[in-house]
Amino acid sequence: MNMDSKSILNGRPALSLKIEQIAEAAGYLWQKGWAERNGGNITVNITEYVDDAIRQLPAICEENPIGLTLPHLKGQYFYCKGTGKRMRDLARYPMDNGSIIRILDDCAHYVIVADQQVMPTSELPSHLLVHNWFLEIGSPYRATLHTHPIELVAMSHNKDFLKKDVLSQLLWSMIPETKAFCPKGLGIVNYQLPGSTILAQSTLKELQEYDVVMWEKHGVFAVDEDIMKAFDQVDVLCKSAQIYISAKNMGFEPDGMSQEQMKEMTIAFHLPK
Ligand code: 2HA
Ligand code: ZN
Repeated sequence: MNMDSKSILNGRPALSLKIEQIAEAAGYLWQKGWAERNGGNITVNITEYVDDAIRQLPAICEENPIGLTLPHLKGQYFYCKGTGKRMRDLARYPMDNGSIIRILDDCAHYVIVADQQVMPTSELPSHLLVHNWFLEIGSPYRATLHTHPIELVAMSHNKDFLKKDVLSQLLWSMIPETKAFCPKGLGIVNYQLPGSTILAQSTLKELQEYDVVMWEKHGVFAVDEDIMKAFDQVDVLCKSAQIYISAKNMGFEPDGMSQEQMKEMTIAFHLPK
């Protein structure tokens, strides 16, 4: 990592580890082919790693409007990928390709506090809307991830797969681990303009029921306690999609695990549904 003397990470091992984990996940997104150009976004609530010295840091940019008022985010701190920045660059230099922001007391503006004036992702309002909801309901989730997993996006081009829980059931049935490690399945949001309010609101609605939400013909939005857990949920779903597609490429429809085998799994692993 790029750790020049002015970095906020210096002398803060816990925060450094958190940022290293984000960089590691960004590297995986690139290696997987899920993060072409500046594709995808990461936002992580890092407030628990923020000390008094960070709270005293002056803003290094103007007060910027979020575009929403998010009452639970007052004084919260986030690491955000920078707008236009590439995951493959963030993987090596997270503090050059993302920044740490503070939400101001009006809950409607933010400032950047470290390390540089890297403006946050254009999807900031939708990510913060979700983080606001986590705090509102007392959720332990602190990470939001948007990425473009090839096989899952390909499957979203088929209307039949977009009906409620059709893809969840299909993907769960490809290999037992998928249900164990993505127990709520895959929610669906029909195509909406990237960055739009309707996309953000529809995503928030699906997150009441799912940890991973498919954006039709675009990508997925995943949430969890940390970025690696959010990545893992997408990764197991995508593995199942690859198994399905491999079987189809061999010229047959895969059988999938039977309903009985799925039920046995659900009970053995104490899964919710
Ligand atoms: O920010 O992937 O959908 C890059 C994106 C937006
Ligand atoms: Zn996208």
